[in-house]
Amino acid sequence: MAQLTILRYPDARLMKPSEPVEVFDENLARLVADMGETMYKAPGVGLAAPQVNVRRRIIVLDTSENKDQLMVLINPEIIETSEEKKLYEEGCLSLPHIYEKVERPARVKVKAQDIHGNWFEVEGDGLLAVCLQHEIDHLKGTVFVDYLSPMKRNRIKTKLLKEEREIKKAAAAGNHAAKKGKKVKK
Ligand code: GNR
Ligand code: NI
Repeated sequence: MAQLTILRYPDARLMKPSEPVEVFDENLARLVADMGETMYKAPGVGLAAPQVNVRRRIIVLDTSENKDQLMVLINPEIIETSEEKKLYEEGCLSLPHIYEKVERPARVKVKAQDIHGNWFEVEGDGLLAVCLQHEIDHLKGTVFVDYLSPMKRNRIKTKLLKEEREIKKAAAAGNHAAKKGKKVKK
C-alpha cells in the first residue's frame, strides 16, 4: 500500500476531464487500495482519481460514522437527482482549509461499476449525496469553488497560491540545509 500525493487547486491537472475505466485488473485494485489509504490518512470522506493525478473515472468514499465502510465507484454516473436542493458547507482535500457553502440536489441516485466491473446503484442524501456529487464533479474537472462567485474563487486561488509558494520555499530551505548537513529548525 502507498499513500499518494494530492494535487492542490489551482493545479491545471485538476481541471481536466477523466476517461472511463476499461480494464478491471490488479493495477486498478492496487490504485483503489492506495486511494482508500490516502483518503483515510488525509483524513477525508472522499477522493477522486484526478486528485492523485490519475485521469480515470474512479472515486472512493466513506461517510460512515466509524470510517469502516469504504465505497468504491468506477465509472459513476448520476442517474437521478431530487428537485429539492440543500446547502452544505463543503471542503476539499485539494483546497486545504477552505470551506464554503454550496447548493446541490438533496438526494441523488448513482450507477457505477465495482472493482470487478459489475454495475450497481447507490442512492443517498445528506453527506453521502453531497460527497457523491462532489467526487463525480472532480471526474469532470469541476471543483466546488467553481460554484462560487468569480470574486470569491479568485480570493481562494490567490490564498492557495501564496500558501503553495511558502510550502515550496520551506521545502527548499530544508533541502539546502539537509545537503549541507545542517539541522533544520522545526
Ligand atoms: O473530505 C472531504 N470532505 C467534504 C466535506 C464536505 C463536502 C465534501 C467533502 S469531500 C472532501 C474530500 C475531497 O476533497 N473529495 O474530493
Ligand atoms: Ni474534493
